[in-house]
Amino acid sequence: MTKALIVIDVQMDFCPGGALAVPDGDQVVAPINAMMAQYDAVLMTQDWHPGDHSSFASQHRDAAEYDMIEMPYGPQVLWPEHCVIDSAGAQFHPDLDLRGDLILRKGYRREIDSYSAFFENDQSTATGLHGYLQERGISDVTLVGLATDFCVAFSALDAARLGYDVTVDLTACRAIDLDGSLAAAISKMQTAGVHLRDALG
Ligand code: VGL
Ligand code: ZN
Repeated sequence: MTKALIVIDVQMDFCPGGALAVPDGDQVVAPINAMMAQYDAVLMTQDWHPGDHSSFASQHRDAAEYDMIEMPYGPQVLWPEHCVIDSAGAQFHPDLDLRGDLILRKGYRREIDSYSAFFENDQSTATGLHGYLQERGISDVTLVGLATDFCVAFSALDAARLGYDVTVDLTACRAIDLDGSLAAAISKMQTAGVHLRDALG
């Protein structure tokens, strides 16, 4: 069994004081650093948007942040501007151990968002991560990071669909929790057979 740790979007804009701050987002850094040595590979994703990205509320007339709109590929939440390419907010948290093998950027095409590390939000445009993991012979993935109910959950559900043995370690994740999105994400992950690790083990 070859296992990878996939660290999702531990970036300044998702930490307290950031543009799309996840409550206690910075609390994931220490547990994630402590986990790294137990894995054969450590991968990180980096949310990485052009300044005019279509997921930003600022790009839509008569729209407010956190509104839900219909895009050609399906429903999309409109976010505050965050993780703009090369901005300070797009940088990894300075205490995150960057010993990782691979950094995968996502969401860099203006017309389409990408929550998942595997597929963009049309659910069919591949990022290439599946091919990378296959070539490295990785069968088991553990996901940690930000945010539990968006990028972590979408990545976990795609990984399960692709046939990996998937664990989400909730002790090293934090959620945005928009209108019940955390409960919905947990229930979808349970149905998909994702192992959820919490403080009780
Ligand atoms: C994320 C919203 C927008 C995440 C990224 O990392 O969960 N959420 N972009
Ligand atoms: Zn984003």
